[in-house]
Amino acid sequence: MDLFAEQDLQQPARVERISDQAFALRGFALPKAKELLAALDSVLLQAPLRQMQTPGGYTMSARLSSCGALGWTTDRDGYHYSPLDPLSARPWPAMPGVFLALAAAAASSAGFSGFVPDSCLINAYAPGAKMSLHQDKNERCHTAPIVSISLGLPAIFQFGGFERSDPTQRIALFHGDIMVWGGVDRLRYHGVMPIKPGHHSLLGEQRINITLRQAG
Ligand code: MD6
Ligand code: FE
Repeated sequence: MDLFAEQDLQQPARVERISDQAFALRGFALPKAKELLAALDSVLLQAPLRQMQTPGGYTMSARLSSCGALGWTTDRDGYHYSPLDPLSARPWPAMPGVFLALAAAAASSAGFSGFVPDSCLINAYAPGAKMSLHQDKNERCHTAPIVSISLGLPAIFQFGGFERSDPTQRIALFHGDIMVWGGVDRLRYHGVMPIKPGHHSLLGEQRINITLRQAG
């Protein structure tokens, strides 16, 4: 495989350690941002962003879609990973190769080798949208890393402990940053503060977050 032969993925990114097995890789996605966005456009034509309900009856403020073998949805019945998009009753769009290659390179830079995600969740935030503190625990393995790519408007990411009420660190995430976390930190509570109004040259008035997981 020659996926990482290109010079641009071999440059050292600035790695910030957030916790034992949680890292912010600053600017890691920048060399691939345009490719990522082109692939994302094609995914979202097949599986459009949509608003979802939580089991508790709230409407999520971020709009969601997925690609890969398994997609994540939430509705009044609970949280699910499933092979079919409930909107179209068809399989989710295939995971773009550029997502797989970038995720594997980022995971490896954070000490997780052999990362092969089978699911990619896409979150789109307009100004004001947020993500309440939550744990990601619908995946089968609770130590495999998650690779999370931030694009567009900046966000303040909250990174907490293992109880919702634990104190949180606040981490500013910018276009092109990648967070990777797994292992002992994998079940930490985390969330996104309301996105501030602004304009991004490639994405306009929105933030896109792409999280790649080993769900099944
Ligand atoms: C977001 N991200 O950044 C929401 N979850 O928009 C997440 O909820 C998330 O970034 C697990 C691992 C990484 C993440
Ligand atoms: Fe999450």
